[in-house]
Amino acid sequence: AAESLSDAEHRTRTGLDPESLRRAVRDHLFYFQGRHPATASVNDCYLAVAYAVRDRLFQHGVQSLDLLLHRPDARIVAYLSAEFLMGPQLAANLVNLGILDAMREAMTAFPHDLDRLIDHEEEPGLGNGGLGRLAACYLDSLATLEVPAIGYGIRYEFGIFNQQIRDGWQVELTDKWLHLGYPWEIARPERAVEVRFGGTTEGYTDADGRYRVRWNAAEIVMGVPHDTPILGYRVKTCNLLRLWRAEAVQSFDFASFNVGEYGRAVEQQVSTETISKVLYPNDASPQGKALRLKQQYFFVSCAIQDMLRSHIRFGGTPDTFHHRWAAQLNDTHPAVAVPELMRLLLDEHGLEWDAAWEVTQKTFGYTNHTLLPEALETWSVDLFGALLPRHLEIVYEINRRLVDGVRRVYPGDEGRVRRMSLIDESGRRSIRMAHLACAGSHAVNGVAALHTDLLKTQVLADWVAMRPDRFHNVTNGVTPRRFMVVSNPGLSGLITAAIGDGWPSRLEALRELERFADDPDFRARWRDVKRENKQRLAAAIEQRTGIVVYPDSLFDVQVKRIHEYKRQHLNVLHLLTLYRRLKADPSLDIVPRTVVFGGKAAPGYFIAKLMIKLVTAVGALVNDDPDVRGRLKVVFFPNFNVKVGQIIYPAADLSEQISTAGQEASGTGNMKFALNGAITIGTLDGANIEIRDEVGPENFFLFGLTADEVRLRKAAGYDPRAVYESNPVLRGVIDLIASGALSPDDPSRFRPLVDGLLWHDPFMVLADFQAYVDCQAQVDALWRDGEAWTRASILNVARMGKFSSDRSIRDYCERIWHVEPVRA
Ligand code: F58
Repeated sequence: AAESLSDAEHRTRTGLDPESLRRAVRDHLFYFQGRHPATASVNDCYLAVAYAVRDRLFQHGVQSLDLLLHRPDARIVAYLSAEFLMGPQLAANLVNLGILDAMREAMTAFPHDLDRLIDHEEEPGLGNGGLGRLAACYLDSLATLEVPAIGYGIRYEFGIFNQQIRDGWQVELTDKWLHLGYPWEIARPERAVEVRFGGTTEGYTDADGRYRVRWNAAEIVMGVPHDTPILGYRVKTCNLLRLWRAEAVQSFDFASFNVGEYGRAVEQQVSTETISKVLYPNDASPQGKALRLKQQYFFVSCAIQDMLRSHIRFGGTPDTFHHRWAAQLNDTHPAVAVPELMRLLLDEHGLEWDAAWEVTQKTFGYTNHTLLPEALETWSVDLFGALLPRHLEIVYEINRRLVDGVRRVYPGDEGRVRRMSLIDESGRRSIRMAHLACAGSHAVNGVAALHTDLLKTQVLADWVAMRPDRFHNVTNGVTPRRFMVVSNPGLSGLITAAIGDGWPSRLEALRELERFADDPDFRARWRDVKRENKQRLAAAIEQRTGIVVYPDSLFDVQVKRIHEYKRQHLNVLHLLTLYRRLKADPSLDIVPRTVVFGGKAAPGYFIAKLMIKLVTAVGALVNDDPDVRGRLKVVFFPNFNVKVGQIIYPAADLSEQISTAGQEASGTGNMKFALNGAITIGTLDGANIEIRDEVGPENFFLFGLTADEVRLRKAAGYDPRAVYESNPVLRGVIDLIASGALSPDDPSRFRPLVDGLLWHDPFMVLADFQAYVDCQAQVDALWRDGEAWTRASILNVARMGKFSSDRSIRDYCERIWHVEPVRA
């Protein structure tokens, strides 16, 4: 009875044909939800379908794990990330399993059809933006490439806030993603681990007469893993996302409870469990709060302990840890993994420093995602030492050896010692987490060619000088399964009809579309698909904002976090330029445009929130103006997230990628748009540069200063005021905003934005204004030639193969992790 299921039993339990699926859904509905089909709610049906799909994922998953048991030599990737922005799971899993149509058919026997259920699903918003979504794309590609991998992170009870727009302003609402039940995960309380905080350390001599250190912690927290299966596309490999939830070791302090102080008894539990309560909603500057450091150490310690435990269970020894595990640090948020692995190897497993350090460096790789100085994490030494006294000692020892090394190579160069030190001694002493990550890793990479160059020549130049061979570029990518197959079935069907169905897992095959770029019939079908997608978006816009937009207009879209460096305000200045032209001459023949914005602002980022209000104010001014006659529509689509993105990317004609050159490390939205046939208007920033190289300069609208020009212009003393004075068009729009016409109830509302631009303009909005407006005129010209536009759109898709996350993951596997697929 204890034997595992036979193949035949597996087939009846997890068959993939419509009849087996229908039976499985009916069973789950009845035995899990206690419902008959006739009375089942949408959520009942959704959960039943999700469980039926999960069974089929675990069937693969169990096989993958069994396989690893028998292959103790296989190296496993551990992707350590404070964020995983997974998006809705149902449709993506059905696509990867290859049973979307079979399930659609199965569901005809139930009161709610499959598309209704897909629409009903809420996503776990366990990330802020690009960095968290990249981690999710990489998990999809790792499984698809059959590379054994685990994503380790935090199971936040509350993810990124939900955004509402009230009276044009952003309002934040709590994200209760668990409230209707989350069917994709399975809790594994029996695999919980203990994580300690605070207290003191003491030295002692062990039985062999060796000096050792003991950490007498003040607080113990349990980490309980929750596993979500990650199935690859049309393969048998099923990996894991393992997220940790913080739980009190002992729920009640019985001493307090017994004397009737119930409140005091649960206090400790409440405080412990806040560790995994909520995701910090900042997308650029990390918050230096104790709770955030606790979150970081919490999940990292859980992960490293879990990895060590499994390594040893499968017969490994501490000194061969790196043979089994390749761990990637997704930015510096998990960088405390470096001293944590050292601590475990030294204090718990008795390794000597040099041996432990070799294992550590060979285990870790570090990916940097930003050059913004305010985003480079530091932790005050006092805070770090109070929470992690043993780790601070280890950091000091790493630093002592590092500094010795620098002095050996560069005798007398104390400036260099100060710059490279793990400890920033200027002002209040703090630990530079990027330096700790570099020190503890055998490989460091940027996320696009330009970004890596800037890292190497600026932020990490001293490190490159010491260890040039450790630096790499791995340009980001996105998964074509979610961002094409799942979200754009129309385009995917058209592509498959033309070139066959191999492209989702071999994206370079899209090249074969080039021969259809001049085929009038194919172009017409291409336009039909785009039009359908635009109709779908238009309906969603009307439903969520009440604004009516026209699918025949040019859909000009900017969706991403709201940030000054991403320059949503540059887009607004262009909008107002168009508006003023129409007001001056209402009979002007202009290209009708629908300009869509979407994205969340960090709750404490005043200017970003003001930018949202500005967009909605421009919409209020423009959308119903009789002189405009519907030729310009401005929409702020609320609550941009993965699910909303899946409606928006397929419907875009023009993709706005207009960050100040040198600021956007890579961008990944730029890739999602181009893969769905949008043409990019953009600066030479991040991966835009590589996208333009691939699709061809004639199929990309380029404008603006280069990163070098930005630097030189700033060095020469940039004066935005002079730009304003010398450009009457720019003056017109700035004056319009400053006049209060957009905010009659509070005429000075946008003053901070205007003053910021006129007196500081750190992101060179005014410097790039005219080039942007001129470039938009070229966009109009191409749009007026519908055939030429379609051709450029087809060629964009045909030449985007490089930007599959499968290519990125292959790069990591070959150049950084040295891991190989394990075929199921
Ligand atoms: C983003 N970073 C980059 N950080 O801005 C973007 O260019 C890049 O394409 C993407 O990473 C993937 O490499 C990003 O999203 C965050 O959200 C952090 C969250 C935690 C606080 C610090 C920023």
